[in-house]
Amino acid sequence: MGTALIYDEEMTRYKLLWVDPACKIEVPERLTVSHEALIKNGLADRCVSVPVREATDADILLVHSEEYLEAVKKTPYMTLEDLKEFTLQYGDVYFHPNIYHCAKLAAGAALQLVDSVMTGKVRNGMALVRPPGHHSMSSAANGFCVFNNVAIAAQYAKQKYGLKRVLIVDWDVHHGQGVQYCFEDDPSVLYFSWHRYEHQKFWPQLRESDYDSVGKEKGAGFNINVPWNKVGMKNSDYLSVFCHVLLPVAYEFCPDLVLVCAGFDSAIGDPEGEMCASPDIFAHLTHLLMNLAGGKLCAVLEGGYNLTSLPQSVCQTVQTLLGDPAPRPANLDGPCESALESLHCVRSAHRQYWSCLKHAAKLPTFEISTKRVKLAEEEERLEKGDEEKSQEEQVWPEPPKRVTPPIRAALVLPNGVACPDGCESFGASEDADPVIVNKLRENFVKDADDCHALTTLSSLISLVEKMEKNEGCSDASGFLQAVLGLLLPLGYEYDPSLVLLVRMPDSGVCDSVWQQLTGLLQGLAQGHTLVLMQEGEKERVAPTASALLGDAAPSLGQLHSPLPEDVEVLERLRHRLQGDWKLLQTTAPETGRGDEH
Ligand code: X5A
Ligand code: ZN
Repeated sequence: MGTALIYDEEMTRYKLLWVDPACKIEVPERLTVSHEALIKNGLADRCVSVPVREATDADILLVHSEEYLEAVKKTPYMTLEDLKEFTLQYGDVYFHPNIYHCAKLAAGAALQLVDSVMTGKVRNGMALVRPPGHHSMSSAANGFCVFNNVAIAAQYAKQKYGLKRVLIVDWDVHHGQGVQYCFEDDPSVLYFSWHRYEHQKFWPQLRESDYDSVGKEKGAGFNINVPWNKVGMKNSDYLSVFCHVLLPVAYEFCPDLVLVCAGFDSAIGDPEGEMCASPDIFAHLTHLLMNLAGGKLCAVLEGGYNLTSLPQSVCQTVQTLLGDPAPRPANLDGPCESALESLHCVRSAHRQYWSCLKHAAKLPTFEISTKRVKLAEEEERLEKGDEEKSQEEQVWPEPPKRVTPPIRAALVLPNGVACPDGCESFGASEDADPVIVNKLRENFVKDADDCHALTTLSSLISLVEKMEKNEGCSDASGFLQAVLGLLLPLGYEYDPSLVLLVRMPDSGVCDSVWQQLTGLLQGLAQGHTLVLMQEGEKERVAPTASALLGDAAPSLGQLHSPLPEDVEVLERLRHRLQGDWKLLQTTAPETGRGDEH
Protein backbone atom coordinates (compact mmCIF):
# COMPACT_ATOMS: atom_id res chain seq x y z
CA MET A 1 0.00 0.00 0.00
CA GLY A 2 1.73 3.14 -1.21
CA THR A 3 1.57 6.90 -1.02
CA ALA A 4 0.10 8.96 -3.84
CA LEU A 5 1.72 12.15 -5.03
CA ILE A 6 -0.33 14.44 -7.22
CA TYR A 7 1.33 17.30 -9.01
CA ASP A 8 1.01 19.00 -12.38
CA GLU A 9 3.23 21.78 -13.65
CA GLU A 10 0.20 23.44 -15.20
CA MET A 11 -0.70 24.75 -11.74
CA THR A 12 2.43 26.94 -11.82
CA ARG A 13 1.11 28.76 -14.87
CA TYR A 14 -0.58 31.73 -13.29
CA LYS A 15 0.75 34.62 -11.26
CA LEU A 16 0.04 38.09 -9.96
CA LEU A 17 0.00 40.51 -12.90
CA TRP A 18 -0.16 43.78 -11.01
CA VAL A 19 1.21 45.31 -7.81
CA ASP A 20 -0.50 44.10 -4.66
CA PRO A 21 1.59 43.78 -1.50
CA ALA A 22 -1.00 41.47 0.08
CA CYS A 23 -0.67 38.93 -2.72
CA LYS A 24 2.93 39.12 -3.83
CA ILE A 25 3.99 36.11 -1.71
CA GLU A 26 1.75 33.67 -3.54
CA VAL A 27 4.16 32.74 -6.35
CA PRO A 28 4.45 29.79 -8.78
CA GLU A 29 7.84 28.87 -7.29
CA ARG A 30 6.02 27.64 -4.16
CA LEU A 31 5.03 24.60 -6.16
CA THR A 32 8.21 24.07 -8.16
CA VAL A 33 10.55 24.23 -5.15
CA SER A 34 8.32 21.81 -3.24
CA HIS A 35 8.22 19.33 -6.10
CA GLU A 36 11.94 19.63 -6.80
CA ALA A 37 12.74 18.96 -3.14
CA LEU A 38 10.65 15.78 -3.26
CA ILE A 39 12.62 14.67 -6.30
CA LYS A 40 15.99 15.62 -4.83
CA ASN A 41 15.31 13.67 -1.65
CA GLY A 42 14.27 10.57 -3.58
CA LEU A 43 10.73 10.86 -2.25
CA ALA A 44 8.84 11.56 -5.48
CA ASP A 45 10.15 8.29 -6.92
CA ARG A 46 8.87 6.31 -3.98
CA CYS A 47 5.35 7.68 -4.41
CA VAL A 48 2.64 6.49 -6.77
CA SER A 49 2.24 9.32 -9.23
CA VAL A 50 -1.45 10.04 -9.80
CA PRO A 51 -2.56 12.42 -12.57
CA VAL A 52 -4.67 15.49 -11.85
CA ARG A 53 -8.03 16.02 -13.47
CA GLU A 54 -10.30 19.03 -13.86
CA ALA A 55 -13.03 19.18 -11.26
CA THR A 56 -16.39 19.15 -13.07
CA ASP A 57 -19.10 21.75 -12.57
CA ALA A 58 -20.97 19.18 -10.49
CA ASP A 59 -17.93 18.72 -8.24
CA ILE A 60 -17.51 22.47 -7.75
CA LEU A 61 -21.22 22.93 -7.07
CA LEU A 62 -20.93 20.57 -4.08
CA VAL A 63 -19.64 23.64 -2.23
CA HIS A 64 -19.99 26.73 -4.43
CA SER A 65 -22.97 28.62 -5.80
CA GLU A 66 -23.88 28.54 -9.46
CA GLU A 67 -23.57 32.33 -9.72
CA TYR A 68 -20.04 32.24 -8.36
CA LEU A 69 -18.96 29.40 -10.64
CA GLU A 70 -20.41 31.21 -13.66
CA ALA A 71 -18.60 34.40 -12.70
CA VAL A 72 -15.22 32.62 -12.33
CA LYS A 73 -15.82 30.88 -15.67
CA LYS A 74 -15.66 34.24 -17.40
CA THR A 75 -12.24 35.21 -16.05
CA PRO A 76 -10.15 33.48 -18.77
CA TYR A 77 -11.63 35.89 -21.30
CA MET A 78 -11.20 39.08 -19.31
CA THR A 79 -8.75 41.86 -20.04
CA LEU A 80 -6.21 42.83 -17.41
CA GLU A 81 -8.42 45.76 -16.40
CA ASP A 82 -11.49 43.52 -16.08
CA LEU A 83 -9.52 41.01 -14.00
CA LYS A 84 -8.37 43.76 -11.63
CA GLU A 85 -11.90 45.02 -11.34
CA PHE A 86 -13.29 41.51 -10.77
CA THR A 87 -10.63 40.85 -8.12
CA LEU A 88 -11.61 43.99 -6.18
CA GLN A 89 -14.88 42.52 -4.90
CA TYR A 90 -12.94 39.87 -2.92
CA GLY A 91 -10.33 40.00 -0.15
CA ASP A 92 -6.62 39.28 -0.58
CA VAL A 93 -6.85 37.30 -3.81
CA TYR A 94 -5.95 37.85 -7.45
CA PHE A 95 -7.22 36.53 -10.74
CA HIS A 96 -5.32 35.65 -13.90
CA PRO A 97 -6.55 34.36 -17.28
CA ASN A 98 -5.30 30.85 -16.39
CA ILE A 99 -6.37 30.70 -12.73
CA TYR A 100 -9.79 29.18 -13.45
CA HIS A 101 -8.10 26.29 -15.22
CA CYS A 102 -5.64 25.85 -12.34
CA ALA A 103 -8.40 26.07 -9.75
CA LYS A 104 -10.27 23.25 -11.53
CA LEU A 105 -7.07 21.19 -11.48
CA ALA A 106 -6.42 21.96 -7.80
CA ALA A 107 -9.89 20.80 -6.77
CA GLY A 108 -9.65 17.87 -9.20
CA ALA A 109 -6.30 16.87 -7.68
CA ALA A 110 -7.92 16.67 -4.25
CA LEU A 111 -10.67 14.47 -5.72
CA GLN A 112 -8.17 12.20 -7.47
CA LEU A 113 -6.41 11.82 -4.14
CA VAL A 114 -9.66 10.90 -2.39
CA ASP A 115 -10.44 8.37 -5.13
CA SER A 116 -6.96 6.81 -4.93
CA VAL A 117 -7.21 6.41 -1.17
CA MET A 118 -10.86 5.32 -1.02
CA THR A 119 -10.46 2.67 -3.72
CA GLY A 120 -7.40 1.27 -1.97
CA LYS A 121 -5.02 2.11 -4.78
CA VAL A 122 -2.84 3.76 -2.15
CA ARG A 123 -2.96 4.08 1.61
CA ASN A 124 -2.50 7.85 1.78
CA GLY A 125 -1.14 10.73 -0.26
CA MET A 126 -0.43 14.38 -0.87
CA ALA A 127 -1.56 16.79 -3.57
CA LEU A 128 0.67 19.78 -4.38
CA VAL A 129 -1.74 22.37 -5.67
CA ARG A 130 -2.23 26.05 -6.51
CA PRO A 131 -4.45 27.93 -5.96
CA PRO A 132 -5.04 26.91 -2.33
CA GLY A 133 -8.62 26.44 -1.15
CA HIS A 134 -9.51 26.83 2.51
CA HIS A 135 -10.46 30.53 2.47
CA SER A 136 -12.79 30.37 -0.48
CA MET A 137 -16.48 30.51 0.30
CA SER A 138 -19.68 29.42 -1.38
CA SER A 139 -19.83 32.65 -3.38
CA ALA A 140 -16.47 34.30 -2.91
CA ALA A 141 -12.81 33.95 -3.65
CA ASN A 142 -10.60 34.93 -0.71
CA GLY A 143 -7.03 34.71 0.60
CA PHE A 144 -5.45 33.42 -2.65
CA CYS A 145 -8.20 30.75 -2.87
CA VAL A 146 -10.68 30.29 -5.72
CA PHE A 147 -12.41 26.93 -5.06
CA ASN A 148 -12.38 25.23 -1.69
CA ASN A 149 -10.41 22.13 -2.66
CA VAL A 150 -10.65 20.31 0.66
CA ALA A 151 -14.29 21.19 1.33
CA ILE A 152 -15.19 19.90 -2.12
CA ALA A 153 -13.17 16.74 -1.44
CA ALA A 154 -15.02 16.15 1.85
CA GLN A 155 -18.46 16.51 0.25
CA TYR A 156 -17.39 14.33 -2.66
CA ALA A 157 -16.05 11.61 -0.34
CA LYS A 158 -19.28 11.59 1.65
CA GLN A 159 -21.42 11.44 -1.46
CA LYS A 160 -19.42 8.99 -3.58
CA TYR A 161 -18.28 6.59 -0.86
CA GLY A 162 -21.08 7.02 1.64
CA LEU A 163 -18.71 8.10 4.40
CA LYS A 164 -20.39 8.88 7.69
CA ARG A 165 -17.59 10.95 9.23
CA VAL A 166 -14.78 13.01 7.72
CA LEU A 167 -12.14 14.78 9.80
CA ILE A 168 -10.51 17.91 8.37
CA VAL A 169 -7.30 18.97 10.10
CA ASP A 170 -6.25 22.48 9.04
CA TRP A 171 -2.69 23.08 10.19
CA ASP A 172 -2.23 26.10 7.92
CA VAL A 173 -1.48 29.21 10.00
CA HIS A 174 -4.62 30.98 8.74
CA HIS A 175 -8.17 30.15 9.71
CA GLY A 176 -9.92 28.28 6.92
CA GLN A 177 -13.12 30.21 7.40
CA GLY A 178 -14.42 28.87 4.08
CA VAL A 179 -14.25 25.33 5.43
CA GLN A 180 -15.85 26.40 8.70
CA TYR A 181 -18.79 28.08 6.95
CA CYS A 182 -19.27 25.04 4.73
CA PHE A 183 -19.63 22.52 7.55
CA GLU A 184 -20.70 24.64 10.53
CA ASP A 185 -24.01 22.85 10.97
CA ASP A 186 -22.85 19.46 9.70
CA PRO A 187 -21.94 16.85 12.33
CA SER A 188 -20.56 14.48 9.69
CA VAL A 189 -17.54 16.72 9.11
CA LEU A 190 -15.34 17.61 12.07
CA TYR A 191 -13.27 20.69 11.25
CA PHE A 192 -10.20 21.48 13.32
CA SER A 193 -8.15 24.61 12.68
CA TRP A 194 -5.39 26.39 14.54
CA HIS A 195 -4.52 29.84 13.35
CA ARG A 196 -2.71 33.06 14.08
CA TYR A 197 -5.37 35.24 15.64
CA GLU A 198 -3.88 37.77 18.04
CA HIS A 199 -7.25 38.52 19.58
CA GLN A 200 -8.78 39.20 16.18
CA LYS A 201 -6.02 41.51 15.01
CA PHE A 202 -4.69 39.11 12.41
CA TRP A 203 -6.20 38.50 8.98
CA PRO A 204 -8.97 37.62 8.25
CA GLN A 205 -9.86 39.27 11.59
CA LEU A 206 -13.08 37.40 12.12
CA ARG A 207 -14.94 37.14 15.39
CA GLU A 208 -15.95 33.63 14.36
CA SER A 209 -12.36 32.36 14.25
CA ASP A 210 -12.20 32.34 18.04
CA TYR A 211 -12.42 29.23 20.20
CA ASP A 212 -16.05 29.81 21.06
CA SER A 213 -17.23 29.14 17.50
CA VAL A 214 -17.94 25.48 18.09
CA GLY A 215 -20.43 24.81 15.30
CA LYS A 216 -24.15 25.35 14.99
CA GLU A 217 -27.31 23.31 15.58
CA LYS A 218 -26.65 19.65 14.87
CA GLY A 219 -23.04 20.55 14.12
CA ALA A 220 -22.38 22.01 17.58
CA GLY A 221 -19.08 20.60 18.84
CA PHE A 222 -17.87 19.70 15.36
CA ASN A 223 -15.97 22.92 14.70
CA ILE A 224 -12.79 23.35 16.70
CA ASN A 225 -10.85 26.60 16.53
CA VAL A 226 -7.54 27.06 18.31
CA PRO A 227 -6.59 30.75 18.12
CA TRP A 228 -2.90 31.58 18.50
CA ASN A 229 -2.87 34.94 20.25
CA LYS A 230 0.87 35.38 19.95
CA VAL A 231 3.35 34.77 17.18
CA GLY A 232 6.42 32.60 17.74
CA MET A 233 4.57 29.38 18.59
CA LYS A 234 6.91 26.39 18.72
CA ASN A 235 6.93 22.63 18.39
CA SER A 236 5.75 22.20 21.98
CA ASP A 237 2.73 24.39 21.41
CA TYR A 238 1.68 22.42 18.34
CA LEU A 239 2.23 19.00 19.94
CA SER A 240 0.45 20.04 23.07
CA VAL A 241 -2.69 20.97 21.13
CA PHE A 242 -2.54 17.68 19.25
CA CYS A 243 -2.20 15.64 22.46
CA HIS A 244 -4.75 17.49 24.55
CA VAL A 245 -7.39 18.54 22.03
CA LEU A 246 -7.24 17.22 18.50
CA LEU A 247 -6.23 13.59 19.03
CA PRO A 248 -8.61 12.76 21.90
CA VAL A 249 -11.51 14.31 20.01
CA ALA A 250 -10.47 12.74 16.70
CA TYR A 251 -10.33 9.25 18.24
CA GLU A 252 -13.70 9.80 19.86
CA PHE A 253 -15.12 11.03 16.53
CA CYS A 254 -13.68 8.02 14.70
CA PRO A 255 -13.44 9.38 11.15
CA ASP A 256 -13.71 7.23 8.02
CA LEU A 257 -11.27 9.55 6.27
CA VAL A 258 -8.82 12.28 7.31
CA LEU A 259 -8.27 15.29 5.07
CA VAL A 260 -5.47 17.71 5.89
CA CYS A 261 -5.49 21.35 4.84
CA ALA A 262 -1.73 21.14 4.68
CA GLY A 263 -0.53 24.71 4.80
CA PHE A 264 3.09 25.20 5.82
CA ASP A 265 2.91 28.88 6.66
CA SER A 266 2.73 27.58 10.24
CA ALA A 267 6.45 26.69 10.00
CA ILE A 268 9.43 28.81 10.97
CA GLY A 269 10.50 31.52 8.57
CA ASP A 270 7.10 32.11 7.06
CA PRO A 271 6.37 35.81 6.52
CA GLU A 272 2.63 35.34 7.19
CA GLY A 273 2.72 33.04 10.21
CA GLU A 274 5.81 34.32 12.04
CA MET A 275 5.74 31.07 14.00
CA CYS A 276 8.81 29.14 15.16
CA ALA A 277 7.88 25.48 14.67
CA SER A 278 10.56 23.54 12.83
CA PRO A 279 9.79 21.76 9.55
CA ASP A 280 10.26 18.34 11.16
CA ILE A 281 7.26 18.94 13.41
CA PHE A 282 5.15 18.08 10.36
CA ALA A 283 6.59 14.56 10.47
CA HIS A 284 5.01 14.20 13.90
CA LEU A 285 1.73 15.92 13.09
CA THR A 286 1.41 13.58 10.12
CA HIS A 287 2.45 10.48 12.07
CA LEU A 288 -0.04 11.22 14.84
CA LEU A 289 -2.90 11.31 12.32
CA MET A 290 -1.84 8.20 10.42
CA ASN A 291 -3.53 5.68 12.71
CA LEU A 292 -6.94 7.31 12.38
CA ALA A 293 -9.42 6.11 9.74
CA GLY A 294 -7.33 2.98 9.14
CA GLY A 295 -4.59 5.22 7.76
CA LYS A 296 -6.71 6.88 5.06
CA LEU A 297 -5.16 10.35 4.99
CA CYS A 298 -5.17 12.89 2.15
CA ALA A 299 -2.99 15.99 2.54
CA VAL A 300 -3.72 18.89 0.22
CA LEU A 301 -1.37 21.86 0.06
CA GLU A 302 -2.74 25.21 1.25
CA GLY A 303 -0.35 28.04 2.22
CA GLY A 304 3.40 28.21 2.84
CA TYR A 305 5.38 31.19 1.57
CA ASN A 306 8.95 30.77 2.73
CA LEU A 307 10.65 29.06 -0.17
CA THR A 308 13.09 27.30 2.17
CA SER A 309 10.85 26.07 4.98
CA LEU A 310 7.99 25.17 2.63
CA PRO A 311 9.83 22.44 0.67
CA GLN A 312 11.45 21.14 3.88
CA SER A 313 8.05 20.82 5.50
CA VAL A 314 6.51 19.18 2.42
CA CYS A 315 9.32 16.59 2.42
CA GLN A 316 8.83 15.85 6.11
CA THR A 317 5.15 15.26 5.50
CA VAL A 318 5.57 13.03 2.45
CA GLN A 319 8.41 11.02 3.95
CA THR A 320 6.21 10.28 6.95
CA LEU A 321 3.30 9.28 4.73
CA LEU A 322 5.72 6.85 3.08
CA GLY A 323 6.28 5.25 6.49
CA ASP A 324 9.82 6.33 7.33
CA PRO A 325 10.39 6.88 11.04
CA ALA A 326 10.04 10.47 12.24
CA PRO A 327 13.15 12.30 13.44
CA ARG A 328 13.44 12.94 17.16
CA PRO A 329 11.58 16.17 17.84
CA ALA A 330 13.89 18.93 18.99
CA ASN A 331 13.57 21.42 21.87
CA LEU A 332 10.29 20.39 23.42
CA ASP A 333 10.37 22.75 26.36
CA GLY A 334 6.64 22.89 27.00
CA PRO A 335 3.93 25.18 25.66
CA CYS A 336 4.09 28.94 26.24
CA GLU A 337 1.61 30.69 28.45
CA SER A 338 -0.44 32.09 25.59
CA ALA A 339 -0.74 28.64 24.02
CA LEU A 340 -1.84 27.19 27.36
CA GLU A 341 -4.46 29.86 27.62
CA SER A 342 -5.80 28.96 24.18
CA LEU A 343 -5.67 25.27 25.04
CA HIS A 344 -7.60 25.86 28.21
CA CYS A 345 -10.23 27.93 26.38
CA VAL A 346 -10.73 25.40 23.59
CA ARG A 347 -10.95 22.43 25.93
CA SER A 348 -13.43 24.18 28.09
CA ALA A 349 -15.55 25.39 25.15
CA HIS A 350 -15.81 21.80 23.96
CA ARG A 351 -16.16 19.94 27.25
CA GLN A 352 -19.91 19.66 26.87
CA TYR A 353 -19.59 18.00 23.44
CA TRP A 354 -16.81 15.44 23.89
CA SER A 355 -16.62 12.91 26.66
CA CYS A 356 -12.81 12.92 26.49
CA LEU A 357 -12.94 16.59 27.57
CA LYS A 358 -15.69 16.28 30.15
CA HIS A 359 -13.18 16.71 32.95
CA ALA A 360 -11.52 19.79 31.41
CA ALA A 361 -11.38 22.90 33.53
CA LYS A 362 -14.27 25.29 33.24
CA LEU A 363 -13.52 28.76 32.01
CA PRO A 364 -13.34 31.59 34.53
CA THR A 365 -15.93 34.12 33.48
CA PHE A 366 -13.54 36.97 32.75
CA GLU A 367 -11.75 34.84 30.23
CA ILE A 368 -14.29 35.17 27.47
CA SER A 369 -13.04 35.35 23.91
CA THR A 370 -12.21 38.70 22.41
CA LYS A 371 -13.13 40.54 25.57
CA ARG A 372 -9.53 39.98 26.42
CA VAL A 373 -8.54 42.33 23.64
CA LYS A 374 -8.01 45.18 26.07
CA LEU A 375 -5.53 43.11 28.02
CA ALA A 376 -3.83 42.13 24.82
CA GLU A 377 -3.44 45.73 23.76
CA GLU A 378 -1.65 46.45 26.98
CA GLU A 379 0.72 43.57 26.46
CA GLU A 380 1.30 44.74 22.93
CA ARG A 381 2.46 48.13 24.09
CA LEU A 382 4.91 46.49 26.42
CA GLU A 383 6.28 44.31 23.65
CA LYS A 384 6.61 46.97 20.98
CA GLY A 385 10.36 47.03 21.53
CA ASP A 386 10.86 43.46 20.32
CA GLU A 387 8.89 43.95 17.15
CA GLU A 388 11.74 44.75 14.80
CA LYS A 389 13.72 41.71 15.86
CA SER A 390 10.97 39.27 14.90
CA GLN A 391 10.74 40.67 11.38
CA GLU A 392 14.39 39.95 10.73
CA GLU A 393 15.31 36.96 8.65
CA GLN A 394 15.03 33.70 10.57
CA VAL A 395 17.63 31.00 10.32
CA TRP A 396 17.20 27.39 11.36
CA PRO A 397 19.15 24.19 10.81
CA GLU A 398 18.21 21.96 7.92
CA PRO A 399 16.08 19.06 9.19
CA PRO A 400 18.21 15.99 9.93
CA LYS A 401 18.51 13.49 7.08
CA ARG A 402 15.99 10.73 7.61
CA VAL A 403 16.85 7.18 6.74
CA THR A 404 14.69 4.30 5.70
CA PRO A 405 15.81 1.51 8.02
CA PRO A 406 17.03 -1.59 6.12
CA ILE A 407 15.01 -3.76 8.49
CA ARG A 408 11.74 -2.32 9.59
CA ALA A 409 10.84 -4.98 12.16
CA ALA A 410 12.77 -7.96 13.46
CA LEU A 411 11.28 -10.64 15.67
CA VAL A 412 12.64 -13.25 18.01
CA LEU A 413 10.05 -16.00 18.01
CA PRO A 414 9.61 -19.20 19.98
CA ASN A 415 9.58 -22.48 18.03
CA GLY A 416 6.45 -23.11 16.07
CA VAL A 417 5.42 -19.48 15.61
CA ALA A 418 5.56 -18.38 12.00
CA CYS A 419 7.30 -15.12 11.16
CA PRO A 420 4.77 -12.66 9.73
CA ASP A 421 5.34 -11.42 6.19
CA GLY A 422 7.66 -8.49 5.86
CA CYS A 423 9.47 -9.11 9.15
CA GLU A 424 12.92 -10.47 9.62
CA SER A 425 13.11 -13.49 11.93
CA PHE A 426 15.86 -13.29 14.49
CA GLY A 427 16.78 -16.75 15.83
CA ALA A 428 17.93 -17.80 19.28
CA SER A 429 21.42 -16.56 20.16
CA GLU A 430 23.49 -19.72 19.42
CA ASP A 431 22.48 -19.94 15.77
CA ALA A 432 22.01 -16.20 15.23
CA ASP A 433 23.33 -14.81 11.98
CA PRO A 434 26.06 -12.33 12.97
CA VAL A 435 25.04 -10.07 10.11
CA ILE A 436 21.52 -9.80 11.44
CA VAL A 437 22.79 -9.32 14.97
CA ASN A 438 24.90 -6.44 13.81
CA LYS A 439 22.16 -4.91 11.73
CA LEU A 440 19.87 -5.08 14.69
CA ARG A 441 22.41 -3.53 16.94
CA GLU A 442 22.96 -0.73 14.47
CA ASN A 443 19.35 -0.06 13.79
CA PHE A 444 17.62 -0.62 17.05
CA VAL A 445 19.74 -0.45 20.15
CA LYS A 446 22.70 1.65 19.08
CA ASP A 447 22.25 4.56 21.42
CA ALA A 448 20.13 2.98 24.08
CA ASP A 449 22.69 3.77 26.72
CA ASP A 450 20.34 5.61 28.98
CA CYS A 451 18.92 3.01 31.36
CA HIS A 452 16.62 5.57 32.91
CA ALA A 453 14.82 5.98 29.63
CA LEU A 454 13.97 2.32 29.60
CA THR A 455 12.86 2.05 33.18
CA THR A 456 10.87 5.25 33.18
CA LEU A 457 8.95 4.58 30.04
CA SER A 458 8.45 0.88 30.60
CA SER A 459 7.13 1.38 34.09
CA LEU A 460 4.78 4.04 32.83
CA ILE A 461 3.55 1.75 30.14
CA SER A 462 2.96 -1.11 32.52
CA LEU A 463 1.21 1.29 34.83
CA VAL A 464 -1.14 2.22 32.06
CA GLU A 465 -1.57 -1.44 31.22
CA LYS A 466 -2.29 -2.37 34.82
CA MET A 467 -5.04 0.13 34.91
CA GLU A 468 -6.51 -1.57 31.93
CA LYS A 469 -6.31 -5.08 33.36
CA ASN A 470 -9.57 -5.14 35.24
CA GLU A 471 -11.55 -3.70 32.42
CA GLY A 472 -10.44 -5.77 29.44
CA CYS A 473 -11.30 -4.10 26.20
CA SER A 474 -14.48 -2.64 27.53
CA ASP A 475 -12.70 0.61 28.24
CA ALA A 476 -10.61 1.43 25.24
CA SER A 477 -11.50 5.06 25.81
CA GLY A 478 -9.87 5.25 29.25
CA PHE A 479 -6.78 3.56 27.92
CA LEU A 480 -6.59 5.90 24.96
CA GLN A 481 -7.05 8.89 27.21
CA ALA A 482 -4.03 7.70 29.19
CA VAL A 483 -1.99 7.22 26.05
CA LEU A 484 -2.87 10.54 24.38
CA GLY A 485 -3.01 12.81 27.41
CA LEU A 486 -0.25 11.28 29.54
CA LEU A 487 2.06 8.79 27.90
CA LEU A 488 2.51 10.55 24.56
CA PRO A 489 3.26 14.06 25.88
CA LEU A 490 5.51 12.57 28.54
CA GLY A 491 7.29 10.49 25.93
CA TYR A 492 7.74 13.48 23.66
CA GLU A 493 9.13 15.68 26.38
CA TYR A 494 11.41 12.92 27.67
CA ASP A 495 12.68 12.21 24.15
CA PRO A 496 13.95 8.66 24.72
CA SER A 497 16.40 6.95 22.39
CA LEU A 498 14.51 3.68 22.71
CA VAL A 499 10.94 2.77 23.54
CA LEU A 500 10.58 -0.49 25.37
CA LEU A 501 7.04 -1.75 25.18
CA VAL A 502 6.26 -4.63 27.51
CA ARG A 503 3.15 -6.70 27.17
CA MET A 504 2.04 -8.76 30.14
CA PRO A 505 0.23 -12.01 29.34
CA ASP A 506 -2.92 -11.01 31.18
CA SER A 507 -3.09 -7.41 30.06
CA GLY A 508 -6.65 -6.95 28.96
CA VAL A 509 -5.60 -4.85 25.99
CA CYS A 510 -7.30 -5.98 22.81
CA ASP A 511 -5.49 -6.07 19.47
CA SER A 512 -6.74 -2.84 17.99
CA VAL A 513 -5.90 -0.83 21.12
CA TRP A 514 -2.50 -2.53 21.31
CA GLN A 515 -1.82 -1.67 17.69
CA GLN A 516 -2.84 1.96 18.23
CA LEU A 517 -0.47 2.17 21.20
CA THR A 518 2.37 0.57 19.26
CA GLY A 519 1.76 2.79 16.25
CA LEU A 520 1.57 6.04 18.22
CA LEU A 521 4.69 5.30 20.25
CA GLN A 522 6.69 4.86 17.08
CA GLY A 523 6.71 8.63 16.75
CA LEU A 524 9.27 8.58 19.57
CA ALA A 525 12.92 7.51 19.50
CA GLN A 526 12.99 7.60 15.69
CA GLY A 527 10.69 4.62 15.71
CA HIS A 528 13.15 2.51 17.69
CA THR A 529 10.66 0.33 19.48
CA LEU A 530 11.45 -2.88 21.28
CA VAL A 531 8.41 -4.96 22.17
CA LEU A 532 8.68 -7.71 24.75
CA MET A 533 5.97 -10.33 24.95
CA GLN A 534 5.76 -13.64 26.73
CA GLU A 535 5.45 -17.04 25.13
CA GLY A 536 1.76 -17.39 25.86
CA GLU A 537 1.05 -14.40 23.62
CA LYS A 538 1.46 -16.18 20.26
CA GLU A 539 -1.73 -14.77 18.82
CA ARG A 540 -0.44 -11.26 19.45
CA VAL A 541 2.61 -11.70 17.23
CA ALA A 542 0.92 -10.95 13.92
CA PRO A 543 -0.91 -7.78 15.04
CA THR A 544 2.19 -6.52 16.82
CA ALA A 545 4.41 -7.15 13.81
CA SER A 546 1.89 -5.38 11.61
CA ALA A 547 1.98 -2.30 13.84
CA LEU A 548 5.79 -2.35 13.94
CA LEU A 549 5.89 -2.59 10.17
CA GLY A 550 3.95 0.65 10.05
CA ASP A 551 0.57 -0.66 8.96
CA ALA A 552 -2.20 1.62 10.14
CA ALA A 553 -3.90 0.29 13.24
CA PRO A 554 -7.54 -0.72 12.83
CA SER A 555 -9.86 1.96 14.12
CA LEU A 556 -11.34 1.59 17.59
CA GLY A 557 -14.89 2.52 16.70
CA GLN A 558 -16.68 5.46 18.23
CA LEU A 559 -15.65 5.66 21.84
CA HIS A 560 -17.97 6.07 24.80
CA SER A 561 -17.14 7.96 27.98
CA PRO A 562 -14.12 6.76 29.91
CA LEU A 563 -14.90 5.46 33.39
CA PRO A 564 -14.97 8.31 35.93
CA GLU A 565 -12.67 6.44 38.32
CA ASP A 566 -10.06 6.01 35.56
CA VAL A 567 -10.30 9.66 34.60
CA GLU A 568 -9.79 10.60 38.20
CA VAL A 569 -6.65 8.49 38.54
CA LEU A 570 -5.26 9.88 35.30
CA GLU A 571 -6.02 13.46 36.14
CA ARG A 572 -4.46 13.15 39.55
CA LEU A 573 -1.32 11.73 37.97
CA ARG A 574 -1.24 14.41 35.31
CA HIS A 575 -1.53 17.13 37.93
CA ARG A 576 1.20 15.59 40.03
CA LEU A 577 3.57 15.36 37.09
CA GLN A 578 2.85 18.60 35.27
CA GLY A 579 5.24 20.63 37.39
CA ASP A 580 8.13 18.63 35.96
CA TRP A 581 6.66 17.74 32.59
CA LYS A 582 5.38 20.84 30.90
CA LEU A 583 3.76 19.02 28.00
CA LEU A 584 1.21 17.61 30.46
CA GLN A 585 -0.18 21.06 31.21
CA THR A 586 -3.58 22.00 29.87
CA THR A 587 -4.31 25.25 31.67
CA ALA A 588 -2.55 28.58 31.90
CA PRO A 589 -1.04 29.35 35.30
CA GLU A 590 -3.26 32.35 35.87
CA THR A 591 -6.37 31.08 34.20
CA GLY A 592 -7.81 29.12 37.08
CA ARG A 593 -5.79 25.96 37.32
CA GLY A 594 -7.65 25.26 40.55
CA ASP A 595 -10.92 25.02 38.63
CA GLU A 596 -10.49 21.49 37.35
CA HIS A 597 -13.46 19.18 38.09
C1 X5A B 1 -3.93 29.82 1.73
C2 X5A B 1 -3.33 30.96 2.51
C3 X5A B 1 -3.32 33.29 3.03
C4 X5A B 1 -3.89 34.59 2.61
C5 X5A B 1 -3.26 35.73 3.38
C6 X5A B 1 -3.81 37.03 2.95
N1 X5A B 1 -3.85 32.17 2.32
N2 X5A B 1 -3.34 38.13 3.74
O1 X5A B 1 -2.38 30.76 3.23
ZN1 ZN C 1 -2.26 30.13 5.18
